[in-house]
Amino acid sequence: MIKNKMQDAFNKQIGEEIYSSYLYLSMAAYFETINLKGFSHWMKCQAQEEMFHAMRFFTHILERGGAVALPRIEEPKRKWESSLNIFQDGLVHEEHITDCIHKLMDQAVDEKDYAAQNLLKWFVNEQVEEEDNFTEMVAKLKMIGGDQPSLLLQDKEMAARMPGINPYVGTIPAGTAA
Ligand code: OFO
Repeated sequence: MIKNKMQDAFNKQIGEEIYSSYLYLSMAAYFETINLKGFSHWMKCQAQEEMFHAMRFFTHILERGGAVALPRIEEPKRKWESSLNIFQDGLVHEEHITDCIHKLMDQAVDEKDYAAQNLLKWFVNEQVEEEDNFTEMVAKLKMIGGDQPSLLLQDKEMAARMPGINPYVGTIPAGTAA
């Protein structure tokens, strides 16, 4: 059975993950308005992946006899100055999520909650990948600068991201998710 303190912290993290999904959906919408549909697709995939993250905490709480209490989700930003600015914001956000995960791990270690530690190990590794993805895109977009043909080429590359399979909601149709 999950203890109340860990359950509450995981419920808060569900909110963080759903906010991540909201933020990336907002970025996807913005990319669409500036006609970068490949980038928009990439962000939709990212948003779907964040829902998968939220569902991992959701399922873990329920499997351990806890209660899910979904927190209020804030409205995300809607406009950015450039593609680079979007990915810089994404990187700052992922660094914040890494910090949240590390704090959860500290709590799980303090409470000797081995099941929570096991779940969180996956997230610790995932955050290395998440930060790496955004760092790489920030570096690439800095290289591209104002070069429109290179940006369009990158847009094409972004469109190739494969949607993932979310075991909690089933297969996600190509082109619509992560
Ligand atoms: Fe982007 O890793 Fe979850 O939030």
